[in-house]
Amino acid sequence: DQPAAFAAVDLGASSGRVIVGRVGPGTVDLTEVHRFPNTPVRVGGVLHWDILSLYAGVLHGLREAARRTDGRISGVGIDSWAVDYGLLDARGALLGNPVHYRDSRTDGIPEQVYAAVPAAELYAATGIQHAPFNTVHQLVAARGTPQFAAARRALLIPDLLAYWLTGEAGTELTNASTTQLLDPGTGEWADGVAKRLGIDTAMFPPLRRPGDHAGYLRDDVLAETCLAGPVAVTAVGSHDTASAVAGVPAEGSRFAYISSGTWSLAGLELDAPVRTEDSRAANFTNELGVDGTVRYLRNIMGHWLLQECMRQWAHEGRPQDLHGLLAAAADVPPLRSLVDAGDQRFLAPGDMPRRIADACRAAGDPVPACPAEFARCIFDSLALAHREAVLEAQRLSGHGVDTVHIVGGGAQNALLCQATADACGLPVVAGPVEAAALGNILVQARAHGAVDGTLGDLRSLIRRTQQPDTYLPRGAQAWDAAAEQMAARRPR
Ligand code: LFR
Repeated sequence: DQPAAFAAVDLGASSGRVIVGRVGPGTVDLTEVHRFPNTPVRVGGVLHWDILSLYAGVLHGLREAARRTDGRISGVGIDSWAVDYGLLDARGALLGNPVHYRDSRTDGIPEQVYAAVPAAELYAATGIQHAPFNTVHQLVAARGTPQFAAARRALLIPDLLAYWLTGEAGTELTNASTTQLLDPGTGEWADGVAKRLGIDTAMFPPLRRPGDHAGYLRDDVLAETCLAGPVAVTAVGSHDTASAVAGVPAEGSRFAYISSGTWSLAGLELDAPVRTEDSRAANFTNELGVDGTVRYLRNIMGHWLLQECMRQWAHEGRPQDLHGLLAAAADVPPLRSLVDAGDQRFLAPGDMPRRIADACRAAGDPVPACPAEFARCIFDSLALAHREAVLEAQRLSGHGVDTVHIVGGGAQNALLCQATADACGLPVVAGPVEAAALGNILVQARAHGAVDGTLGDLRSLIRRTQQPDTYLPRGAQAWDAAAEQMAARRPR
């Protein structure tokens, strides 16, 4: 018996990939068949996703998947970043390019939203952290535009791509939870608050859960990709972080995870949301995960801080080589300059070295003087933010941990993994890098009957087939002092 093959489409903020997973009893084997850049485009002053180029990348990847499997894949699942959406008219045509969550159109909008629904009430209803990019703020910013008036439907990014591939529309639950319009306790729309904001949640097609059937590839898609039909599309944890957390190779429940990529998403997997005022003040979010879990986590700026520095240096005519920079950063003395990696001042694109330098200067820390010093400052700051998120999440939820898992691209960053182990005072298990694709593929494989079991069983399959690295903690005292200093700097 040949193992069944599934394609995972995993779109990140800086690149997209199509990965083929062959899954049989006791085996999972991944092959990346196509990787393509995700380059946002500023048009008329608004930052957009280049959605057709992403869709072309998906088709190209499926064609590659067909070539490697004799046209025989059993299924496709799609995950991407959260919160963003496309609007469709009454005939299903896309009305304009989806706007990027880092665009400034939501500046000042949260204030308007909280005037209609106080922040505490919105948190009690949806469990979602304050972030200017949440779908709720984007929809309020879009309300009143001719485009919005013509819209009959909103599709979150993975749902939009699935609609183009299958002709069928749905709203996948884990990603729907990031809109800040859904009640994570009931898994239903929070219509009470939505109505008060002038948002009709019926613009989102019916909800579907990870594992639900989401249609078959259209005939023209089969023809274009050389795949032999029927090929089912399965709803997976379509929020990339939901798939990444499903792909954490944890044993038992006493673990924290950090999904480390453009963002660091750091937190715990819980059975139920935590919606206390303390939790809101600490800006923890309750997103839904695979199999009814809650992803209780904090958004930390992540490698975005470095990516945006690299972009700036290249723009100034001094491009840096990433490997060289990581090696040089390891030689810079630790913990000299720290910034608050949760600070939303770092959210928008723009001159990142300047913003980091300003923050260091304001705090009285030495201003990094070369790229290696910036990189060191960034990794130390991320490790400190990881520590705070891991500690605070335990305090606020009462759920203790004894291991921290780092998954995603950041699992390859040894300096960051070791600093995180030191800062947390806990062992860090790093990998797999492609956790999101693994989570995506295993949820599909289970829906097709190629594997069975609970989320814990899927994770044990990952443990048996992938080889993570372990970093043991060393001397935490320096980090205790750094954490105290950082806490003293924050406004109360
Ligand atoms: C990571 C991620 C985060 C989400 C951010 C914006 O790729 O999906 O979980 O907060 O992107 O959508």
